[in-house]
Amino acid sequence: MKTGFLTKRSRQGTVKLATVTTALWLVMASGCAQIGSKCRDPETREQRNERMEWWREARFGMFIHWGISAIPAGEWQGEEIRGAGEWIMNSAKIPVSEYEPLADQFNPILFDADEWVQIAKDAGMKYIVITSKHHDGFCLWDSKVSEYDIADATPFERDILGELAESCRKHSIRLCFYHSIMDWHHPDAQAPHYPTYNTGGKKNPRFGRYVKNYLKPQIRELIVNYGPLGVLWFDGEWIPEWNEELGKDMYHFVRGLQPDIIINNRVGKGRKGMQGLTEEGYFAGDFGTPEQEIPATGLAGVDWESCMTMNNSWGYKKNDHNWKSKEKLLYNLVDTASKGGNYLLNVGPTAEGLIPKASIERLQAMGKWLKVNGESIYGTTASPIGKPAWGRCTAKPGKLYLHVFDWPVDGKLEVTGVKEKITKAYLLARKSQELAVAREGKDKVIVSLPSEAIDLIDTVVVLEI
Ligand code: FHN
Repeated sequence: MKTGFLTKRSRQGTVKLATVTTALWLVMASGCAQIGSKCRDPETREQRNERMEWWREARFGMFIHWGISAIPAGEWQGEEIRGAGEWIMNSAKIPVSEYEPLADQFNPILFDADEWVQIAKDAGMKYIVITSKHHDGFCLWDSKVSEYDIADATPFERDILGELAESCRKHSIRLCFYHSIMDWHHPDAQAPHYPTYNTGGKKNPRFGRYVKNYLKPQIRELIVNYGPLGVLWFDGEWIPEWNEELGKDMYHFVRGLQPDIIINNRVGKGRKGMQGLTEEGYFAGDFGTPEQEIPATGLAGVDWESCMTMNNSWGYKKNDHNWKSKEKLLYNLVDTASKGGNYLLNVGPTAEGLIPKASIERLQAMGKWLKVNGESIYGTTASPIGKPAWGRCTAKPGKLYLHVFDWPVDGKLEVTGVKEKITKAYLLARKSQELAVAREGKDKVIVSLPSEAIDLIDTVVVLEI
């Protein structure tokens, strides 16, 4: 059976057939693995809180969209292609046979995992989510069920994910994998519909074989081969072939392999909707995933993470210079945390393996602010006083962090919604300098501030209550 996985040799005409299934996977597919797993489904609320603890503490992560789409980087046959860089195969209607040879050119000799992880760490990011396989089907690791991967199809051959895993361990950053359910390369998935995957609802009758012999074995490789992962971040779930049943099965399959892993809601079909605790537990994913937006009032009562690009493209796009300012990025982080969410901010490295300078500059500015004010973001919960006119608020037990974007010209900060007794007030960046607080009525206080803000973007005032 021609699998479409063209090896270097197969371009000379021999197609290497690679499919692997074992009884073990069939057992696991029926829910948590029965074999040697401490899978705890259905887990109690306490167990779930324990599993989510590091993620809720983290609040800020790095999304990395990387792969062979970084080679065209938004241009094809001399034409600038509209849309995100990582969608170029679809946007430019490139057939598999013309897109696949890009892998031959993928040789990111400047890739340095330590450098990438240090950039994330210096930015104050606590986890990294990297595209193990995006929609184009190219795999950033040496998969045993495919040769359309970094080891077999490119001159680079190094195990990108393995090197990243090592660096993350060294720097105490959680490694997480993004994985696309939709696959524009695999003949049992979306490939037959090419040159664009959009099939108008038509399904690939062989999709079940793709799930059993390819998607799940690859997920297993990712979970088993790279040590404890933080999150499995599914995407591409919107295709007509994918459904809630497959999502539920995948959720339990993954949790069976690594019971403490966290899985996003795109494992099911509920993308913008929100998962709820079902009788079997959070099969519909453990957190919501609003994208390129921060919900006006957050998503009450559930865990959620807003993922965003820094320009307009997830994957590297050489002519996309529409970079968000460092102010906007910081406001987004604070706004997200003030609503109880995580902020997953994207970088799209070049085909040579470099994170763009414009991204690094912005991340450095965010890291500089977090170095002083991180306590007001990490491990905080949503504002108990709504959205003040002058900025945002985050909270911890016994503390309110007032993020003052607009410094009051008269130095008087009006805070409404605070009924509790305030025992102390100070600037987070100058804890020793106490501030005067006057109460005006049962739920309003006035904090007297210095004439100048410490940080022109966001100066944090702490109220101990
Ligand atoms: O189509 C993808 C897109 O390329 C990117 O990966 C984003 C990131 O969340 N997810 C999909 C669009 O929703």
